[in-house]
Amino acid sequence: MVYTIRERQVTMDYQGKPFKDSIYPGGPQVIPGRIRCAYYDFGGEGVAYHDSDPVNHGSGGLNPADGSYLHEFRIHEAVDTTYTKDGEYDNHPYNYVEPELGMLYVGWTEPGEWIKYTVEVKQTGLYAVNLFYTSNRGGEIALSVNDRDVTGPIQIQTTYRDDDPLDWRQWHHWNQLNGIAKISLEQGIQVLTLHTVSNGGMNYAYLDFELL
Ligand SMILES: [Ca+2]
Ligand SMILES: [Ca+2]
Repeated sequence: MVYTIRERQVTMDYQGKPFKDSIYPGGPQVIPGRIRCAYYDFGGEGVAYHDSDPVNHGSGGLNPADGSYLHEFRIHEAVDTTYTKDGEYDNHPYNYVEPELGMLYVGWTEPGEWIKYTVEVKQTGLYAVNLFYTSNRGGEIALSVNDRDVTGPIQIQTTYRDDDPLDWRQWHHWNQLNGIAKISLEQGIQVLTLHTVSNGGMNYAYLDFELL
């Protein structure tokens, strides 16, 4: 009971807002369901996220500004966002699980970075969390709910492969890990935080929350 009151207080004090744009209609992402990592909240540095530098290394960096949606997605925000591409980048024999193409994701992750999501939990219960990601050298992430750590560090296995002849593509071996955490969630609006704890260099596409 005390926890519930405290969590609600934390949520009310949070100044971030759900993301929206011309493609994503806005509103909290829904659990059970898929939390798309690139759709982190509005609110900026120190509120909706912490990123290690103010530049978006994906939009406007790797993907030069050209007026297109995918190249200019959240171009003025610090969280580094890019998208899966056809051909040798993301459509190749070295994936563990095939990604959607044209899928936005968060990359250039560093230890200490975090990103927040206002979510709407439709049903109180215990949820399994699955992660769709790449990781060229392994690492750890953690999840918080209403600023309370609910997982501790979670080991993320590397997707490195000796048999890929392209060095840079070690960042593009997509995989899904099922059941990286089990989290109890209460019905209603909650704030989820995805933390990069150690190593970094991981790409986060989405978190699926499945009611157990
Ligand atoms: Ca950045
Ligand atoms: Ca970053």
